[in-house]
Amino acid sequence: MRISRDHPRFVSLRIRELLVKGLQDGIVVPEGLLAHGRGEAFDYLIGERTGKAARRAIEAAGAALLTANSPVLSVNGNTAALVPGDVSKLASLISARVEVNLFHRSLDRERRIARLLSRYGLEKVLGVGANASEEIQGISSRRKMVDPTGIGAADVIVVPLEDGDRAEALVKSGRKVIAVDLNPLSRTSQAASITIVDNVVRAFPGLVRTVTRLKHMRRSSLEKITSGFDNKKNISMGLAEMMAYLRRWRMKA
Ligand code: PTJ
Repeated sequence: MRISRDHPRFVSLRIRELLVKGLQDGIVVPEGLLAHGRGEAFDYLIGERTGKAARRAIEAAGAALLTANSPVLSVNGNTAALVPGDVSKLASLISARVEVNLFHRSLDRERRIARLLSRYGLEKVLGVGANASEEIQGISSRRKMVDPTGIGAADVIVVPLEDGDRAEALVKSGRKVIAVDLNPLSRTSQAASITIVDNVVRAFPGLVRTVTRLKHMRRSSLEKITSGFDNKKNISMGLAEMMAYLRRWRMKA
């Protein structure tokens, strides 16, 4: 379908098209479309824009990634379909490794996602097939198998569009987890160390811009940003922003 840029719902329709194309290309699973529907509903509730709390979380995430020893970006089907270019840009800015880690695991899809990311400049994508040989304890899904040189060795991991138990298990194992999830109430959002309640299509470009801005800061200043960030408080401030936005709608009605 050709969508005109003048359409008032252009961005939203474009995201749907990317996911449908991702499904046709074997990158996205049908469940990914359902997950998107849930995310889309939450995006409405935050006015489809990056609020103050999300901007604070993006800044804390940028600082955490720049001070990490071994940062990893975990990629699933939806993320690969929506923001492959930004995943590649972010990885090169912070020298992060990129690992495919799927909930609905299949070798074919892992390979397809790795190939897609390589078209966006990523030479090496971890986690494909037998390379995911290490098991993370406490995860019931097949997401528990990770690459020992990627998530296995990481201290800071970005986990967009999660399904809950992996974020909890990674935090329990001492890692810093940066979640990108439009649902502030999800188990992932609650368990993560830094939760960016925003759409991946805005959060990833936001991370790229933020890391570019923070890159030349002193380590001590970056550490100050991360240590001053309180995730529970920030989620609660995000919820307050959401309620204020809804209240404005009530006044209009
Ligand atoms: O590619 P796979 O096999 O790893 O599967 C990926 C999905 C997304 C199907 C899998 O991880 C899954 O089932 O996830 P859930 O449990 O549905 O959780 C997805 C979360 O992401 C929900 O809280 C949604 O609100 C949120 N979400 C959906 N779309 C977006 C989003 N958050 C940010 N940006 C989005 N575009």
